[in-house]
Amino acid sequence: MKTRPAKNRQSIPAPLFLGLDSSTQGLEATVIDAACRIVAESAVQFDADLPAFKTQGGVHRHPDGLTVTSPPLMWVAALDLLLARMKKAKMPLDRIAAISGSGQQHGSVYLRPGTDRVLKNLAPARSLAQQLRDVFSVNASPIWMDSSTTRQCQERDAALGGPQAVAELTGSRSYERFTGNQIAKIVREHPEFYRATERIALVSSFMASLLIGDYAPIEPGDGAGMNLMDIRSRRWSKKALDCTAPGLAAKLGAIVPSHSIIGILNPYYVARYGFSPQCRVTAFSGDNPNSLAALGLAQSGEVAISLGTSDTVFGALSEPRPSATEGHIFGNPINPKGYMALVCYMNGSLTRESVRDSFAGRSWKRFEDALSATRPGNGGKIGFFFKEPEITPPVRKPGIFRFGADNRPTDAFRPEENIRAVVEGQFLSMRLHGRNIGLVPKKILATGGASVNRSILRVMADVFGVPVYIGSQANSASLGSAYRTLHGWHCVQARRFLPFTKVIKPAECFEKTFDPDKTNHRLYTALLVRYAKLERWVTDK
Ligand code: ADP
Ligand code: XUL
Repeated sequence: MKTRPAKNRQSIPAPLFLGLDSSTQGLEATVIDAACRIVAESAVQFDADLPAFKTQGGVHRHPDGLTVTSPPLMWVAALDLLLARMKKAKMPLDRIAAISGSGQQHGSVYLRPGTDRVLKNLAPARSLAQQLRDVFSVNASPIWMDSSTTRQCQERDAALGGPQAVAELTGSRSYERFTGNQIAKIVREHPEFYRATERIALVSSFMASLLIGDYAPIEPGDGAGMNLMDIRSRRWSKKALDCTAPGLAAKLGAIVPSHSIIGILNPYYVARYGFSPQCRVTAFSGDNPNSLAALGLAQSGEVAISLGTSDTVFGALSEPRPSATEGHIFGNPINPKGYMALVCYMNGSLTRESVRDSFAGRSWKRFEDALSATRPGNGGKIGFFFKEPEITPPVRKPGIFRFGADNRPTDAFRPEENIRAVVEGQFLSMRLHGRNIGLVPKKILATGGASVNRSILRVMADVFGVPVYIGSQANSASLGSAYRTLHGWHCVQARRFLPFTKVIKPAECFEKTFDPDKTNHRLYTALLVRYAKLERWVTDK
């Protein structure tokens, strides 16, 4: 647990803004001031801090190997624990003017009739968990790691005209973890649970409900992760609802713009923790949309590449370009008319590490030297390093595939050629698949653990042909939530919508690190044609 109190409290101007992040493994809080400076942080880890729920990594994996759930009461208990810690650390909770938050995407919470009354009448003397233990009609909430709904995906695809039609309608083809398919599975396997449900919430809107003491609406950033929302109108799609479950519209509630103030903080938190009775709550969104908000990506062409455990490419889009083969389109949480696209890779840092370990003596320094010792384009050699099954493009069976300049398979790359091949291959893939879903960067913000490696960023700039920026700011969903609630607060003060980037000026700035080399970029553009053909060959195998 890390809880650090605000520093130099006298010098920090009121008011403050709180962003929460209910993620897979824990609940995190970031408090900022009106100048976007972080003044306090706190966190709860589910496994260590709430052992009674017996989770591993915050989840329960079921014996079928496909079903993954979390106990929703754990998320409730975590909120009390986090706020109690913040109060004990003497954080100035009374100065918090507005709260927003983030939830792991796709996960769902099933609430019995009358839960809204229980939420409205919370008694400050008793814990949330004591008062809410009986409100769940499903005690094991399906989460994003669940892949048990293949049958429902196929059935819903068939009803809606196939994967591309589902992607066109909802922003993504049917994915097992997406909420609509999870709801359809509950209806099929436990119709009595579904009948006993008055409201279905996402993790994000559920956490918001706890704060406002009422059912909270869903917004288009997280709502797009359900395969139920029309991505263009940002309303529930009647045909997507109809082929999922009877009477679903009434159980889902409304979809509101992401910057909407959805309520005033419930008196429970005023009495128990000392919050202000005027504290407002802004709609909660998903963790990926909130990470986009943390980086302020509001306009088309603003793209972030996160080189973390897995690699993700995400960015703002003005027009959705949904694809049945790669990526997702979500509503952009900081631009009510805009969209965001996200492409996710399983083979990210761990795959680069494994190539480093095999060919650069486990040293990043030698990895960098190898990149310097080889020429951009690798003499025409191209490699595919699927150490793990891949999400983009879908590859079930791990394997390594190497090709010479003549497109013939080969096993014989020199050690340094393997290193160049893994890095170039990853960025060529991001350029190819990002473009397929409309992500064509004008500049790239590089984040995540591997963004410290300048030789990797050099290749990134040349492959995409745009400048690459780096910054020390974490790619954090709780910070993005705090920015969003500060934005919502400004809109209320101004009594109109203000562009996010006009009022949110992140304290940490990104610095330009590389401009692309035009000759190298032309070379990569030519290589991409061969890369795409070889990728088709590898994935058809
Ligand atoms: P997470 O997605 O779990 O938050 P991080 O963003 O912290 O992960 O990234 C962790 C990864 O960063 C490690 O797996 C490691 O491979 C990578 N990394 C750390 N230092 C370097 C470096 N100098 N060069 C390339 N990759 C690095
Ligand atoms: C996104 C996804 C994950 C979860 C993790 O589609 O499934 O990134 O949001 O929290």
